[in-house]
Amino acid sequence: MSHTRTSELNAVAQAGEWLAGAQSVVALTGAGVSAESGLPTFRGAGGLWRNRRPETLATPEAFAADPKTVWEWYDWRRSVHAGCSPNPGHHALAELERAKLEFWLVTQNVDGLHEQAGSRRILKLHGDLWKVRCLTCGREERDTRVPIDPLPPYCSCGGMLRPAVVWFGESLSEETLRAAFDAAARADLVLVLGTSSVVYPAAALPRVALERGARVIEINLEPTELSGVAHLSLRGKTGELLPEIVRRAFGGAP
Ligand code: BV8
Ligand code: ZN
Repeated sequence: MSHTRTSELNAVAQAGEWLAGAQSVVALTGAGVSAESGLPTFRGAGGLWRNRRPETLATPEAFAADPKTVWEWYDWRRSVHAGCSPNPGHHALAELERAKLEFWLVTQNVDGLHEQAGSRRILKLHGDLWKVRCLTCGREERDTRVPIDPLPPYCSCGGMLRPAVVWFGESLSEETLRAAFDAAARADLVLVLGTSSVVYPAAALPRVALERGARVIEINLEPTELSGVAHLSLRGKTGELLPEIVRRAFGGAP
């Protein structure tokens, strides 16, 4: 058995032990958790759209300048998402929630796959792709039309609708952020899953937990800014490693 394989197996066993013994767990997820469901990640290869980087589309300035194009990007993402389903990584997190008394799932993802997999204790830091908000009357509601026609869509009050997500340069919901930082401060184990850990304030959460003495386990395809300070950094797919770790921690279906 190659050295890396053995050390990876030890890391998975160690992660399973720590998870089994943890009292209060926070999982922070990013786009990598949805990659195995067929969704493009933000900074990975498939992240471009019409050769534009998400950072140049997910901003209030881009929307103000050209709402139709920004909406075409979201409409495309909604159409891609509509054909996707949760993968074993999402299901493992829903199982973890059922097994752990004190658990919060803090996600940067807006795709709704965590709810589809059965997770309920979710803090959505960056909003929801399946909700829209009116620029005029402020009404926010669920909207699952695929495609949306016409683009941009309008509210019954006549105001223009925007995706109810948090763009770069926009502040996150105070309440959600406070709940996420409280959970991270209380946690004795934080799982950081499928995120490049470059977007703040989300990327600050594992560091808050670290400072409070929590253990941090990262699962990511590639090394990140967090890999050097995490207690365990497993190189691999969340859809493969996380179910194995949850199974070792709580038994359950082989
Ligand atoms: C804020 C919603 C301030 C939209 C998103 C200049 C001006 C203003 C702000 C800033 C600035 N400079 C920096 C900032 C702060 C900025 C920021 O952090 N920028 C970064 C780029 C440096 N943050 C903000 O602007 C935030 N707001 O700070 O407000 C403020 C304060 C007070 C008052 C007013 C304002 C808002 C940030 C939220 C932005 N919105 N999304 C939408 O989705 O359309 S962020 C976007 O990036 C997504 O939510 C995404 O989830 C998130 C993070 O990306 P990741 O999830 O990590 O995805 P990524 O592709 O990067 O990585 C995936 C990883 O998975 C990779 O490492 C890959 O290897 C791995 N992987 C792939 N497949 C797998 C896998 N791993 C395991 N298994 C696999 N199968
Ligand atoms: Zn309205």
